[in-house]
Formats: sequence, structure tokens, C-alpha cells
Amino acid sequence: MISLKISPLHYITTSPEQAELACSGGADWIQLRLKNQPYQAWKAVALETLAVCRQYNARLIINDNPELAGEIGADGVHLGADDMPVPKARALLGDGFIIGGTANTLETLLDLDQTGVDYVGLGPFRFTLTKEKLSPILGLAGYQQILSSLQQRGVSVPVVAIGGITSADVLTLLSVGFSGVAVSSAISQSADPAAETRLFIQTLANLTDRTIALTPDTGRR
Ligand code: TZP
Ligand code: MG
Repeated sequence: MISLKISPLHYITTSPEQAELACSGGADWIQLRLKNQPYQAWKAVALETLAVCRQYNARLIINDNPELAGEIGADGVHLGADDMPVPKARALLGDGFIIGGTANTLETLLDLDQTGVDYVGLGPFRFTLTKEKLSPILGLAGYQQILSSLQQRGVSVPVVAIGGITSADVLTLLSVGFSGVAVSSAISQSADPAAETRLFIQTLANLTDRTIALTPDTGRR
């Protein structure tokens, strides 16, 4: 695990072109999420996306595939329950690599924390067509329950909300304790993805500033 400040906006995409639009709107954390691709085709898209990220000084996280993430020199990998276990990925990629994990329950989140992930994506918040075989929807009530249990246990791994999130959800999600949001369709399917990205970033920045101003002694960001 590295000492890392994760970005409050994780943009999830399948395409270098969309990554570039989001980066031009200020995104600094791109997750490339491709499914059912042969390795070489996947690698070609990943390299294109990496070039975009380097141009904009954004981090690139590869979903599912630690070998590919390591081979192309991405910044990190995002792993779900069906992917390589986190300790194995850590051994392969080293301490300087960002490793994120997916959780749908408190138990999974606590397990991931024990493995030393750098952040956890907790979801889905609501129904979304972006992901097949969606886990049970957590909604705000599920989120509040899980995040308050984390706080009671003193678990401080950064957690980002995911699943059907729009910019209108940001205030609510940050106020229940999320460090940020992971977003795909709200940006990808917007008429102006760069402007939508800017809106997310601005909303997140305003709230983060206010959180800092209101709680100067907690050190929480
Ligand atoms: N994991 C849980 S929901 C989801 C993933 C990858 C999809 C997020 O995309 P969208 O379009 O923001 O719902
Ligand atoms: Mg996966």
C-alpha cells in the first residue's frame, strides 16, 4: 500500500476518446473497464488510454487485469471478487502500485481493508445498465449502515460510491462519509462529457473545501 490521496472523481470508461473528453474537463483518475476482450486488443486500447492519461497528467487504473496493468506501466488496477486476489496482485505489482477493490457488503470491505487496498468502490448505489450481474443495490440506507460501521471500527480506507451516480448525488454521498464517486454513464452519456466532468469536479471540490473548513481538527479529506 502506498501513501496516496485518491481522486474524488473516478471516471470509468471503455474508450480512450471518452477518457480524453473527461481529462479535458479536468478528470485526473481514469479507470479503463473493458470486458470480453482478447489480451492484445485490450492492450492496444489500454496503451491509447495511457497516452491520453500521460498527456493530461491523469492516473490510469486498469480494471480486472493486473498483468496488463503492470505490463503497460499503468498506475493501478481495480479488482473484483472474480479477479486476482489482492495479495497476489500486490506481490506481482509492488507497493508503489495502486490497488482498488470492489465491495457490496461490510464484510467484503473489511476483508479488502485487511489486504491493504488503497481504496474501495462500494456499490451499487442504484440500478445501472453499465454493469452486468449487478450485486444487490445498497441505496442510501445501505451506504449509511456500512459507512457508520466503518467509522465505529476506525477503518479509514478511502471508499468511493459507485453505480448510477449523478452530480446531484454528490452532496448526499460525501455527507455520509464517502471520499469520492466513481462514475461512468453520467459523464459518457452526457451531451457534453467535458462539461459534465467539470460539474462533478466543481461540486466535489466545493464540498471537500467545506468539509475541511468545518472539521479542521479531524484531518479527514
Ligand atoms: N460497479 C458497480 S456499478 C458499476 C460498476 C462498475 C457501473 C458504474 O457505472 P455507472 O454508469 O456510473 O452506473
Ligand atoms: Mg473485475
